[in-house]
Amino acid sequence: MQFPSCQTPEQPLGLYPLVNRAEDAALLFQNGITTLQVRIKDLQGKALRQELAATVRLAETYNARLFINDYWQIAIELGAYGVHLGQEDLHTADAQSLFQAGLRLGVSTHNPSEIETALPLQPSYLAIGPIFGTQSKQLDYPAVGLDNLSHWNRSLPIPVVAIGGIGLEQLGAVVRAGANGVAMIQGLQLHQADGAEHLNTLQTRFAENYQAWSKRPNDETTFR
Ligand code: TZP
Ligand code: MG
Repeated sequence: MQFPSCQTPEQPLGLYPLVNRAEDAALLFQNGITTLQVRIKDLQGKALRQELAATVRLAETYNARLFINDYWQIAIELGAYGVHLGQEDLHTADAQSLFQAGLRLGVSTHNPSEIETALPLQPSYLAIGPIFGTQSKQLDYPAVGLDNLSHWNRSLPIPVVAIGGIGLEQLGAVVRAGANGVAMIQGLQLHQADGAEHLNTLQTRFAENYQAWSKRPNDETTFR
């Protein structure tokens, strides 16, 4: 079982916003975002399903890579592009069903032992974090830091998504440490007056640094 890949050297995962409403997804897709996670912690039942379904429809319209956090069964039912699971979800989710339904899989990890646990699943990507301190999620793990991120990017056989405490200021260094995708909540500044402009700056920053990273000498990284 090896989950389908979700990136190519020309189309890295890139800037990877996390949102909790379809409305925000629309704004991001309109502004060129191609990878997104819908992470809803405050809805249940019909309202939850409706929000997820609306986000999946939008992602299809924009041909974007949408990962649904947690709700793997609904993701299969909706024919979503992919699912993102945390370590605790791995005990209950049916990876075989996800694989058979052709979905991509991303898994959250915070330390070497969690990376060991996730790797045998051969997911489409591994999220590693928090890279820096974050206020968006209560976490009892120490910050991973850029040196460890760089180490994992060089040693892992699948793309790494960096997450936690990353904004414009940190973005370039994170990409030059080899992150294929950069997940972000607060650093997006989505609801500020200059939100679209800031998003554009973030995307340009990612692209410039990804290009520099791709052209580095002695490239030993292999994309599958
Ligand atoms: N998992 C690890 S850090 C994090 C999640 C969901 C939150 C990232 O948010 P921010 O605001 O980009 O630090
Ligand atoms: Mg979860």
